[in-house]
Amino acid sequence: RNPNIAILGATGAVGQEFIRLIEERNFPFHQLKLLASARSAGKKLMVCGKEYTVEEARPESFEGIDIALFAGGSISKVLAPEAVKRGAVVIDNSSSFRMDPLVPLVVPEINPEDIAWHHGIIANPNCSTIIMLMALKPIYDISRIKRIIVSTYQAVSGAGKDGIDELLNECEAYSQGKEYTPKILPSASLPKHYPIAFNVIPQIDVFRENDYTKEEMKMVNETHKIFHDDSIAITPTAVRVPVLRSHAESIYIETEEVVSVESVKKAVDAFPGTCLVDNPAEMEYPMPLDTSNKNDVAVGRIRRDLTVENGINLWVSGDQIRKGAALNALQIAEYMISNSMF
Ligand code: 11C
Repeated sequence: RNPNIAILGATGAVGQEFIRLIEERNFPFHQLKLLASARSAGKKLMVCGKEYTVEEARPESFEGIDIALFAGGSISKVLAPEAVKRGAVVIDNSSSFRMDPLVPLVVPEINPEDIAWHHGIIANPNCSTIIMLMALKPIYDISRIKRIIVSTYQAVSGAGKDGIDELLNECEAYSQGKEYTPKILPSASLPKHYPIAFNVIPQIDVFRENDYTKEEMKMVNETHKIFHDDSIAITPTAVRVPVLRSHAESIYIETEEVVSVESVKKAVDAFPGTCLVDNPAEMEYPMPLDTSNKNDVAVGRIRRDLTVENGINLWVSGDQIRKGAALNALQIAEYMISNSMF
């Protein structure tokens, strides 16, 4: 039979994307439970033409659930073990379990084999990591990547609906000649906030002791875990830009062997889940407005480094709410269903 599914965080941005994708992909399920905080309980949502009432998430909500899709946030830490205790497999979009050695961290196009050794929880990587690795895996398969220098250009929706509202409110205030006091970015919990309209902010999440941010260190640690290669040297700079949806990244890599630009383009084009958008003569390259609401991560501006023989530059853009979150998690669930793993 098809699995009983629960979506935790059904009313948020990632939860809503789960619902859209379930409809779009004809995702097979027997029963569906929509869960959220007490604040959203009682809301009615339509899924596949049927009305569902959002229930408050409690430990006992997971009785009889086969696969629980967790949209993210600190609630995962509390409820994931409760769901597992009741027999569910949790696919978790939060950062709580990603580096736990007992939890696989999976991008289905890259390391689906890791799904098999789960102990109840499977973690979905950070969006910036997923988008980068979707572009790099086809290259890594030609020649090991020794070094990565990456700068991200991250959309405000990475900071949730509040991030979107902040950018729109600031733009509106500017156009009306009014003052607006920023309160969300870089992060609502921080003591200082900066405008994002007509600005870029080189801080996403809090700083660690080494002066890299938490977002940057996620890109380092999660890449090592997903590629099973701790020796890749990675230097990230994560930046928030005034874009509503879809992250972009400028990536420089050094491969072990010299790889031709043509073979990189061919490999990227052939890889499932990425598309090549690379035609300088026609001014074609990946842009967030074009990749928003799309499943594929777009890769372009592929060119040899001017000074390093085995160095290649590329530019990548992908919808961080789709492939960076909900779609990746749903693909993990689809893999489990088609391999009779629940
Ligand atoms: C952002 N990448 O754009 C973050 C949001 O670890 O899943 C997702 C954080 C995470 O702000």
